Amino acid sequence: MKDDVLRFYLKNKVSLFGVGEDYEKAEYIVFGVPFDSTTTFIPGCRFGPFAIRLFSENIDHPNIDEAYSKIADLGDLAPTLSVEWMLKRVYRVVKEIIGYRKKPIILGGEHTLTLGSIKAYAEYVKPMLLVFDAHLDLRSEFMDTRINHATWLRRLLEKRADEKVAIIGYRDFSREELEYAKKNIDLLISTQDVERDVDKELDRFNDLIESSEKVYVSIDLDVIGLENNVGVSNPSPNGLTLPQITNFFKKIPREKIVGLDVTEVNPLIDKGASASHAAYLISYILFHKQD
Ligand SMILES: [Mn+2]
Repeated sequence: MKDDVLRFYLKNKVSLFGVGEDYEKAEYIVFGVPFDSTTTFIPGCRFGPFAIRLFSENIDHPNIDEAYSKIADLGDLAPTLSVEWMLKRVYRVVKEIIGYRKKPIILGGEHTLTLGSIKAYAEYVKPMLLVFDAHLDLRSEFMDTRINHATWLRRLLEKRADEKVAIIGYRDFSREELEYAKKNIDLLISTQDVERDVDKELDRFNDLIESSEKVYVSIDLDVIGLENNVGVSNPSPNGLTLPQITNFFKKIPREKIVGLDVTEVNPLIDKGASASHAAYLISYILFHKQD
C-alpha cells in the first residue's frame, strides 16, 4: 500500500528519544512546556522542549532500550503568555497523568512550571521534592512580580509548609533566600559542600531519600556550571558536573520517582550542552542499571 511506503520513508516528528505516542501502554508521559514569559535575564527557554527532543534523538543512550516501550511523548502544552494559565494547564495535565498511575516527564520551559506540577500531587502520596538548581528560587518577589522563575518555590512553601524539599548544587542566592532556606528546606547541599566532602553529603542525602516514600525530581539545567558551556536563562559558574549529579541518583530506587521535570534549557544561546545534558539526565535517572 502506498500509505505504508510513505510511513516507512517519512518521519512524523521529533520526540523524546524518538518514542511514539502510545499513551495506553506507557508508564512515563512526556510533554513540553514552551513557556518563558517571566524570564528576567536571557529569554529563549520556550524553545527548550524542541531542543531536548532533537538532541535526545541524536545521542545513543546505553540505558534507553527499555524506554521505548515505557515512554509516550504527547507533544507540547498549548501556548500562553500568562503564567497563571501556564500553571493551570500544567496542573491539569499532570493531574490527569498521575490519575492514571502514570508518571510525567516535563520538558521546560522556565522553572516556574514545577509549581503547577507539584500541586497536582496534593491528593496522592505527597512526594519529596528533589531540586537541582544553581539558585534557591526562594525570593519573596523578583522584578516586581510574585510568580516567576525566582520565586516559585517560595510560593509553594507558603501554601504547603509541610512539603519536604532538598536543594542540591546551589551557589547563587541572596542572603534573605538563604535564611529562608535554612528554616524551610529539609536538605541543602551547595556545590562547595559537594567539593568539600561528597561522601558525607551523599549520606545525608540517602537518609532523606530512605525516609521518603515517593520522590519528584526537578532539574534546572543551570545547576551545571557555565564552565561546561550550558546555555540556560541564568547561567552561573562553578556548577556541578554530570557525574556529580548522577552520583546522587545511584541509590534512588526507580519506583520511588513519580515525576521528573528538566527546565531552563535555552537553545538561543545553547550549542547543545544543556539540551544534551538534559536528555542524558532523563535517560540516566529513569533507566540506568541500578547497583
Ligand atoms: Mn531554578
